[in-house]
Amino acid sequence: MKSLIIFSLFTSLAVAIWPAPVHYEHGNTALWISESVRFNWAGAGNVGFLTMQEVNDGSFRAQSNEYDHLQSDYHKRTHASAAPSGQDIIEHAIKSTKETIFKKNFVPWRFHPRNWKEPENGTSISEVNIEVLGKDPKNIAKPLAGSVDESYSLDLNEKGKVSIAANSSLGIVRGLTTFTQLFFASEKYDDWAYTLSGPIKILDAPKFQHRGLNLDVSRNYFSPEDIKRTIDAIAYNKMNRFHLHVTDSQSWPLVIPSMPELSAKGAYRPELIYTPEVFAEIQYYASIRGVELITEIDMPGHTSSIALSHPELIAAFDKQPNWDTYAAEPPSGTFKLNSTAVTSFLEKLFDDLLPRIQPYSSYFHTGGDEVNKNAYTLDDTVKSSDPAVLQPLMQKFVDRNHDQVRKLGLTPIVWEEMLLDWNLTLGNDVIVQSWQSDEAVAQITAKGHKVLFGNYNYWYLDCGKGQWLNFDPSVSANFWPYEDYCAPFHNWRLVYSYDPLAGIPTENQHLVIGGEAHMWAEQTDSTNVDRMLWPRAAAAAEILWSGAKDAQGQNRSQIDAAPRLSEMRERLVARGVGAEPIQMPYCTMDGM
Ligand code: CP6
Repeated sequence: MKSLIIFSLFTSLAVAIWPAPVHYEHGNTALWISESVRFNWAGAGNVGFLTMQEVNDGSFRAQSNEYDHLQSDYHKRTHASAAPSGQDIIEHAIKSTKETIFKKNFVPWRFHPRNWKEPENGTSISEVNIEVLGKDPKNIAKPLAGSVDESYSLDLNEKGKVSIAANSSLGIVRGLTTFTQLFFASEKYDDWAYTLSGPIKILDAPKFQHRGLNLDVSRNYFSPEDIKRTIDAIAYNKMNRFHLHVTDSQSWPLVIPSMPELSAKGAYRPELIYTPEVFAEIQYYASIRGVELITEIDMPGHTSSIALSHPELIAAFDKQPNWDTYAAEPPSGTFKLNSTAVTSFLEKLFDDLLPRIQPYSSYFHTGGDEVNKNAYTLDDTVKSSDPAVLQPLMQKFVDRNHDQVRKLGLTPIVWEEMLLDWNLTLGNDVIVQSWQSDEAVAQITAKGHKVLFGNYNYWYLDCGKGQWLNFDPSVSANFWPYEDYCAPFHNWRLVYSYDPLAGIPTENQHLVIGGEAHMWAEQTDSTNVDRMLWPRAAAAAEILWSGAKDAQGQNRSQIDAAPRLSEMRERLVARGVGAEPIQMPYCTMDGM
């Protein structure tokens, strides 16, 4: 009986991969891995089939002299000058896999009975062989955007040989991410780690192609380090989109070199900005981890910070004390809707920004949420709140913006209100991001648009710190009473219980390309962002990668997820991410 209980602990340890893979088999043999393990990778390059072997300094050399000139320069690169190649992505992933297994791993005491001891011996892993399948060099050089094949297979045999294969460099990144999660740090031997569950076979592929997190960096400023740490955690959860809500009414931290006044006057402080260099560095940082950064400049609402440098462009700016007549949040303010000055401004803004986005992304988010029609009674170019007057002007506004976005080969993304409240006619390339309800997702697909889900009742991570406690209903721009807006607190179980496909007719489900969890930052900054995001965003990541249903077609079990998510939380903490605990060590030590 006793040994049975220990066996079941072993098996639950063995499956703690987050997000859950589609298919896995494993034994319960101990296998060890040391820092001297060699990684080799192979795939069809532009000039033929490349076989790259790891050499002593951790760089890679082509095995045939013919390809000597292809010796990777990734390790020599000090900063981003352009988007990474597939080769850069693979070699970075190998390097970071080793760092994770040997430097950012954890001793699993919380997941064993109190008297447990790590195994004394076992076979050691000698080689990890990685292959990008197929003869098309594009399999390595695949762009990040759209429906890249991220599937992979991982085979770890009883002799300690590992093969990871995929159809793209990104599939290799996902496979290596899983590989790191098979190991625990050894308590006894430095530079060694072990798995308890060899041999292992995994076949895996994502349920949704768009698996994102949205971070609002306007309401509060986040340092480049906060952003990079967040990207690390995103990638570690096999998410592949980082949506940066980079401007809003409260501050404009993004430096636009052709219009320096925007951040000079619009940032909270002169130093709380993202320069073009920092912005490119963040894009590169995401890109090499298989994460596409999607920039949003929200408009025409949520733009008051532009009035600090260009007051002539913004209507209903900062109307006190009645801001709530004109906007969802203080300060009120929206782009004038029938102004040639606004058109010229946007043309100049996009001319500056879009070419800097295009090397790294295939999307640009033009916002469109929470536009308050009353604001246009105070717009001297419109002087009306009549939808019949406003709708054609909004159509023109969005058409112009999207035409300019398409000229760069980018795909526009908009918030759901543009389609569902304003009834705009959008190009059928436009992706519509939903936030208000499951019905909205269904309506967007019924209109034939691709849709991103993220129902605020489940996936808004800023929501609900209490339940309308001590609520003072007076309206004041100097007071933020809305922490309870979508109360109660959205715990990981609520995030995890969201089934985005419930209620979407089968024939429209292909339009549901994925979703995002959202971190609006009215009450979040550097001090609490890690614990506000993690591990709740990890719960969203599993829905996005593995789907809301398990292999039996049932909603995923929270009881199965809890010990795995607890372990994922340990892995995040080991990587320097301040993720919250979801339960007591007792639950996985004694309480199982
Ligand atoms: N900011 C922006 C926000 C929100 C949205 N857009 C928001 C709305 C309702 C809730 C939480 C956040 N703070 N730009 C909606 C997309 Cl409950």
